Amino acid sequence: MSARTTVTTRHDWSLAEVKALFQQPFNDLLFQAQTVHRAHFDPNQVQVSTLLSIKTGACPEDCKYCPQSGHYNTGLEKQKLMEVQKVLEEAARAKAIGSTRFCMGAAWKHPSAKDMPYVLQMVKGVKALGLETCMTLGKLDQEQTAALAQAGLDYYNHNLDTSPEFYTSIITTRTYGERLQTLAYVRDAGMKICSGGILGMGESLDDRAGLLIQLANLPEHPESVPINMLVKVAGTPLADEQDVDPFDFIRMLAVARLLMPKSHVRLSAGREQMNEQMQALAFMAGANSIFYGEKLLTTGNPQADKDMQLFARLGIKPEAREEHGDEVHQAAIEQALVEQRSSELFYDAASA
Ligand code: SAM
Ligand code: DTB
Ligand code: SF4
Repeated sequence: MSARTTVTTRHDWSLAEVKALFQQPFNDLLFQAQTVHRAHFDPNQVQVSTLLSIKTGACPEDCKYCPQSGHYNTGLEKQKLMEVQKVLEEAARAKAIGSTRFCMGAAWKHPSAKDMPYVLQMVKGVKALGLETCMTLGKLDQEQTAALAQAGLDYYNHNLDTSPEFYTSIITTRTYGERLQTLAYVRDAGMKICSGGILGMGESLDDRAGLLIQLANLPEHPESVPINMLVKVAGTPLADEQDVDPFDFIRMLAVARLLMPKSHVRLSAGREQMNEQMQALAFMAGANSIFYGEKLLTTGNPQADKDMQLFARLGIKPEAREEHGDEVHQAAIEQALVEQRSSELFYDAASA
């Protein structure tokens, strides 16, 4: 199959086709993915988002990978919903280090009626700072989805995590169908979808292909597709899972790029465990967005200045927001890096 034949956006992928993409020689797959990537994106630009956990731990769900589930003892310090002002301060910090999107995550099964007004204020406040907004709050009903859209939420993150077949071995407290329903509400309300999954949970090749098929065969592709490498946290049932072969992880990114040519594919959790060569291969395979800043939700992420140094060595530029010019954004990042060396601009995870 030539790379060009995959450039059209399709929604009818079969398991056999997708497995065949995975099973090609590595170089053939990477060449196709890079070719498709170049047809749709500037290959030297990567979008950067910063995460903040606005409500941490004691989650009623039993996701076996998650340090925030109340079902497992991971020693995590729980935190109630953060004050709006504190969230806005963190968002300003993210903007100052050059992030363009601020993603707020809560360890909830779903938002409650009493929490919604605060969450909506957060969306409005972060947007007013000139950042794109993203939230991940669990399952939504139609009314909550409409309220978030009305407040100006740009993206909603809700991962399918894995194939429908493997899903029930990982989560029993929420169904795959409920996840698809939440995604449908988000789409109907006019927001952009961020949805992907995790590698390293003991899944098979069929499960990896199955996840990508679920995402690609949605009526519209998610605008953002996070591919996470499991961060193994002591106390979770998956703490001792085997490492994913780094080349298999790169294959996943490449196949995601082929199936969803116009989506941003996010090299998500697990970057702290990846060396720079592997991250460079990930960008080569078509990953074009990352989480940026020293913390994911509860676990570590590379230091922001280290990421900027890696970008500089690879000739990669952070992607500007649509309404901002590249030069303005680049100047803001360079200024932030200068200030960071002489001030406390960066989030200090150790003292937080
Ligand atoms: N509670 C909400 C939910 O699950 O929809 C939002 C937050 S939840 C932490 C967001 C996503 O983070 C999960 O769907 C999962 O894909 C990812 N995630 C959680 N723990 C992880 C881990 N240890 N390693 C990699 N990804 C993880
Ligand atoms: C996603 O796919 N990955 C992010 C974001 N969406 C919310 C979360 C990763 C969490 C990693 C474990 C932690 O830091 O708690
Ligand atoms: Fe809760 Fe989300 Fe973690 Fe699942 S992934 S336990 S829903 S915080």
